[in-house]
Amino acid sequence: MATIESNASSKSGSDAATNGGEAPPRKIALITGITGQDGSYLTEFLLNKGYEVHGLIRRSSNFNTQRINHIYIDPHNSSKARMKLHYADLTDASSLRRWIDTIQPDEVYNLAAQSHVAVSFEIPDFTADVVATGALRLLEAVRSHIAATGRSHIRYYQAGSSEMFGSTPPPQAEDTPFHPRSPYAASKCAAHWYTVNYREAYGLYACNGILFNHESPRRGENFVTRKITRAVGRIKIGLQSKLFLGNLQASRDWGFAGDYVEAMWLMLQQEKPDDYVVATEESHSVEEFLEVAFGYVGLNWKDHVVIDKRYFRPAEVDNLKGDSSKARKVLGWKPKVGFEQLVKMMVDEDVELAKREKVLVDAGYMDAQQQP
Ligand code: NDP
Ligand code: GDR
Repeated sequence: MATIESNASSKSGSDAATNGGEAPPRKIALITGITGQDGSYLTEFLLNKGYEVHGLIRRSSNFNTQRINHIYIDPHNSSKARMKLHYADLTDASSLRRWIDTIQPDEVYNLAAQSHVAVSFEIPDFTADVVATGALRLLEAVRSHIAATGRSHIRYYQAGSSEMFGSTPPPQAEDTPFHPRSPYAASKCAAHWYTVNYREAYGLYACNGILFNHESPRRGENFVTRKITRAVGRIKIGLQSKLFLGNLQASRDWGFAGDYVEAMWLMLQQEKPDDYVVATEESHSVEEFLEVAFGYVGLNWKDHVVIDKRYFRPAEVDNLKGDSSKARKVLGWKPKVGFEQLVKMMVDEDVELAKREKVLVDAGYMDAQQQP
């Protein structure tokens, strides 16, 4: 279980001793949303590149570090711990500015968000506060830190979304007009334009990554892909029989999260800041996802899926399919994992998870309906 530093600690990244004098100082990254799906993959990616990684995490009544526990090293082991966690919140400007001043990062990745589109209709004010104003607070913290210290080399990444295109028909590229269809998407548009504005007004090296849906075995369980693969695992092992879903006709351009974090990093390594669409350029409906996921373990989704109106949204995004030719040309990025491989990877992991749950259920430690 990760423990978290709650007090300001001194800057430790550019430690000449750990770099043998000759080597360039270790780069320092600051990640908001480090406990999320993308935050965990980006942290692994940056640690492998030799970075020191600082993550801002919010206080919750339960530990929320499950996705990064496997890479956590106790900070008391200071020669080995290159990932450090600090309490902050995108709704708390003072915490953002304090940690930027303390950590003195070279790169800032703003991944934190209330990222569930359907939930944003239920909690619109909070969504806007975190997703839109939160990004503005962080940009302002970076700008004022640069003004106070002269550290103008800092680079900023904003996690933008294909949801910003909303009802504009595919293929969607950087110059495609936005037409957001939810409080979440409208808030991401605001964050996008704040980022462009800070680039133009203050010369900040700030990039918007306009990322299409990306999934993984670490995806939150109430997003449709993971909801399906969790159900497939549990149905296959006999822990569940039905899966309640909403609109099966919506199409998404689904890629693998592990591939997409590389594009985030590449954006911050260019000579000039810019905005990029990141996508597989293939679109599949929820129904096609069901076909592949259930079919892979020899089940027919029609025997298990029940349509429940509660999962329909007040306004839907029907069809997303990205044109990522700019990212492919300028960044040299392309996805490595295809649609079927992604679905099967997720199903494989969730069948294994269901097997572990079954052991607990059979031993009387867990109810079959309960999830750990
Ligand atoms: P997740 O929902 O998995 O993670 C969101 C992260 O934000 C979590 O670490 C969460 O913390 C944190 N967070 C939420 N509210 C706050 C707050 N008030 N202050 C500080 N941290 C907060 O999202 P993903 O990893 O999937 O996505 C990363 C980013 O990319 C998000 O901004 C998302 O909107 C965007 N995006 C995602 C896409 C995708 O397909 N995954 C596509 C396009 C954009 P906690 O763990 O405590 O909840
Ligand atoms: P999305 O992802 O809204 O694209 O946002 P989600 O998986 O929630 O929905 C995809 C599509 O599936 C339909 N759907 C259902 N969705 C959910 N969650 N639950 C259901 O039961 C269900 N049934 C059908 C939805 O209506 C929708 O059309 C994700 C998030 O990661 C955002 O943060 C990110 O910006 C975008 O991807 C790109």
